[in-house]
Amino acid sequence: DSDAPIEKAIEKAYHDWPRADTKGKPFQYGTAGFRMRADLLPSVLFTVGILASLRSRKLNSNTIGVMITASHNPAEDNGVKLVDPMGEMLDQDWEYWATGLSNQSDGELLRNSYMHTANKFNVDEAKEARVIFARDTRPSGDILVKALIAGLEATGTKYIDFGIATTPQLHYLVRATNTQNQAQPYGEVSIEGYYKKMSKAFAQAMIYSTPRGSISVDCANGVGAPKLKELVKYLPSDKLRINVINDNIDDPEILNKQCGADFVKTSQVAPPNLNIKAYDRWASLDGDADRIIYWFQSEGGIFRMLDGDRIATLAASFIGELVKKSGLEEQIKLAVVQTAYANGAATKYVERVLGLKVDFTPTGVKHLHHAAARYDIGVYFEANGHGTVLFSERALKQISKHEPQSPAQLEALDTLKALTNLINQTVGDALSDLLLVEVVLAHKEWTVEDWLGTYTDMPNKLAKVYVNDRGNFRTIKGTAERQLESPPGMQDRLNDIMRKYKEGRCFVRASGTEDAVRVYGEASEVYDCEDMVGKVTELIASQASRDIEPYLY
Ligand code: G16
Repeated sequence: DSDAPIEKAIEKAYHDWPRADTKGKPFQYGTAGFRMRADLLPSVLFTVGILASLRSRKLNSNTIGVMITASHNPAEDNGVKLVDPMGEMLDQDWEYWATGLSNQSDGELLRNSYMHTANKFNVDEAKEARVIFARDTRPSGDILVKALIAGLEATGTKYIDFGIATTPQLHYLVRATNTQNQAQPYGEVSIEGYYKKMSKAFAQAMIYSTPRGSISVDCANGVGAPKLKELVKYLPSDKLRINVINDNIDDPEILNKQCGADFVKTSQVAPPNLNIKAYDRWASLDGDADRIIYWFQSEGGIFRMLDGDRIATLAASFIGELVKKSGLEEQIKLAVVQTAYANGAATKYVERVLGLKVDFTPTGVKHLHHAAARYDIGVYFEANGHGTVLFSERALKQISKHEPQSPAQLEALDTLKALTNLINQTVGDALSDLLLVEVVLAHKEWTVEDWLGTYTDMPNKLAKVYVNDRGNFRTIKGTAERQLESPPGMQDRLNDIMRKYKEGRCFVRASGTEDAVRVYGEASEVYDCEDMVGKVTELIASQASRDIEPYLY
């Protein structure tokens, strides 16, 4: 009914939030939602509010989450991602409809698009719609919150603003909200509840161990800094000392600038101007604290990285040992999920040394998460440090009902139980992953050097190429982005290049968060790897001129 109050309110509110002029380029729900230069985003936030209302009504008034962040991107960008009721990423079937709503260029078209979406999903407008949201520290968050609220109010949605939070905290809050009246609530519905749950689990996991030394955390000058400081107040001080570094959130320009997880991972150097002692443990978070990379410097200031692959192998080996020591080996199976960016040496280590199955998915935690959920315990991490460990309902039941047969089994079981609460089950969470790594290193009595010594990374390199239309770079479904289908003939040329290098492997894919094409390569020698990635980069750059502004992702 086009005269119904919601439809009318949407059309009216559109005048305050008209679609930005993107010179013919469409908005697109990408790897992690909409992401672009912040000044183009207000209308998108308005339509995201509308979509969130539809999704909540469709799902019987369960609460939907909206997170306003551009994570690892530079300060001038912003973005938005939607969170489904159990804290997982938005159902991928709905991305198309989110994209559709965002691209309407007048109020009437938007109203029609809304009605079309509501009809498609048979949404009952009489049902209550509920949304909660949060944002990172970017100043552009203020206006984007206003735009989001306009969409929520036009659709008569009840909402709660949780202010500034990390992305994983918002995911936690969504799940906690939707399970609060169930037999097993996920946790208290507050950010304090998140700290309480995590710190209690950490204390339990550390009953039998104590970490050596302290950990310094580069917070990318983002939201992770104040939130980590808050978390520290809840942690047992005799168990862990955390130094919070790069915590300046008052200067928006320096967010993610020469610091943070993405910088460290891609440039393979430490952030400048830090006081780094050889072999001290360091970690870097990204701008919304959902990724973490560990690193250290050895003698002579040589940078050593312990990335997402390393966290996955560390977690999988430790959790596997706990399952075995608890006497649950027969009942509970583990698997690891990676993307094509996983270092070949990491994959080999998981398969050959840990003896576990490895699944591959395209980039984006939304893909890895679903794959990991198919296993009793699914460990998933992208090499860039984004990941977590999922415990299935079945595994949780086995763990809770298991009767330990010896003090050693009891100890392992207690630690395993603590990990099920310590690890964020909704999404990759840098703060939770930080504590997980600290627990494992303490239990194994490992230094960062011991951890690095488990296997030797293949030399690798990640590069970015700016092209005219990155949409031309499409990968073949089912290849986990390893093979290009377009531009035509490009994959053959890549194969010709790769063939020249010992153990050369290289792939090219369009980023879903930046206006660029990414090139990843690895080979058995550093020089070969550099040379190969250089050649591929040149090939792509020579094919593609760049004549438009790199602003719309
Ligand atoms: C997001 C996604 C990650 C993905 C990364 C890069 O991270 O959540 O899963 O690996 O973007 O994606 P792409 O290569 O498509 O640009 P974040 O931390 O920026 O939200």
